[in-house]
Amino acid sequence: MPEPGAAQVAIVMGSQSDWPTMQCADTVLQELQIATDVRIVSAHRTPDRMVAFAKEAAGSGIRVIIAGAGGAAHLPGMIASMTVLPVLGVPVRSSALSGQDSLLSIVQMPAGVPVGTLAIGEAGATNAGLLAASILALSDAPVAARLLAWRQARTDAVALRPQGAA
Ligand code: RP5
Repeated sequence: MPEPGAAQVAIVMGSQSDWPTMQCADTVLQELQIATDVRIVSAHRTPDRMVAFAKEAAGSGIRVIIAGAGGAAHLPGMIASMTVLPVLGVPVRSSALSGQDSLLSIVQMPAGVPVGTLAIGEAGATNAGLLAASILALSDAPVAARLLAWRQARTDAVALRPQGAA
């Protein structure tokens, strides 16, 4: 389970196969110099690991949990049921239904146990990382400054006119 005093953002996923997607969340958090704790935590293959993680995360210094899963993607909701930390759910694109199953599984939480649900796939994972940074930035001025600079760099990179235009 998370080591005390280490990362403030946990990135968990149901399978190794989710990593290429969830790596996008980790990448943007690394760019913002925010330490992460990355784990495989499956709701149906390692349920005991999931319960232990969810119950111990807050006490271990984690402040935001990013949870990605595909298919019958109950991992984010199950984790949210055991912690009041903000849980950001990333629907991983599935082979059978292109992630629409993942999206609907994650987004339709009954009132009372929220999961902040992102877009399907890599865009959702990147934005989950950015949202986690935004949450930390509310009480961490250096993180806020790095996040503003990150956003400004994306703004500055947009050309006024498209290449090839007359
Ligand atoms: C879910 O099943 C995982 O989150 C993954 O997206 C999906 C498929 O897992 P693998 O069969 O690739 O391990 O639990």
